[in-house]
Amino acid sequence: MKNWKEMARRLAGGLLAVCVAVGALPTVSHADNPIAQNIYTADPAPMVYDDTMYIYTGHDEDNSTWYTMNDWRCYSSKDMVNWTDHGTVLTLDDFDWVKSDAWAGQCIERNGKFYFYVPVTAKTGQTAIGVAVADTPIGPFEDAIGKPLITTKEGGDIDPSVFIDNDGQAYLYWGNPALKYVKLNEDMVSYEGEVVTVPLTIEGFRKREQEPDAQPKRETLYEEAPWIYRRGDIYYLVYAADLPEHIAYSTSTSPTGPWLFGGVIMPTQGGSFTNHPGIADFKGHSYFVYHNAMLPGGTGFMRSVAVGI
Ligand code: FUB
Repeated sequence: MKNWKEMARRLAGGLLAVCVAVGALPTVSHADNPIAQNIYTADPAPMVYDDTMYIYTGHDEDNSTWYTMNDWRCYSSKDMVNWTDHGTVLTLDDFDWVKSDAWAGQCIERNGKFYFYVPVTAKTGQTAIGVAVADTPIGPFEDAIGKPLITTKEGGDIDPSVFIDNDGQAYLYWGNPALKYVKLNEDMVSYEGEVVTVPLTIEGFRKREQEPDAQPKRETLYEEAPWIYRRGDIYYLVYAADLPEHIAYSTSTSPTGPWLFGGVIMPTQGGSFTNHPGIADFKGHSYFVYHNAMLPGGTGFMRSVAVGI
């Protein structure tokens, strides 16, 4: 994780993407950052399965002046250098009850099924988290339950992230400006107990310095995009912090906290007002994925997914 800058430099030094496939075949690209160079991508979520790194992303539409996003994409690699573009694997249209906003999702495997958790705006106008399921990492995905898995009266139900602990308990975290979680059932499409709101303490998330009239008010650095990563007995909660966003982390000896602020992993990325972290161990390295605005024409609403180590 510490050497992500070095890896980003190494990857960025590569050739431009070379397309070697045509028609419906996946496109194979030689790596550099960003990993997709023909479209704008954002909100990466890595998943390791069957000796392969998959990175799921959102897709910023060309000429966006807001987070105009309609589908989710998938890229895979066996060596973190050569990437296969699997194209769109899930869209807003796959959910009957959804209106817009294909924002930051995450896919995870359990018992040979692939569960893709996505935040959207429902036809009711409320933010909600849906879950799609497939038999392969690249789909076809279908709505698993035909309704939101999560939608709360307070709203802010975005940026779902799923973590399965060593004891098999799965947790779904999400939220902006509140950080929430539930314990998922073994079926991964329902949950037990109440939605828990994580106390955003100063010790856990550090006090936010902000302009007195800044809106919305946040007491601590936590903004959105939680990601849980476990190494040994330590749980790392990595998240987008402050505005414009940098990536920070907090630690705990439990997946449910209490959390202790750890520090900054990545400073604000130039042209992108947001960022979105994901971490996965693959072939002896820990990879850190994020987004910036490094493609030509890139802005805070036309972002690009990159990988570091
Ligand atoms: O991409 C839309 C939103 O911007 C995501 O949900 C946030 O994490 C931020 O990246």
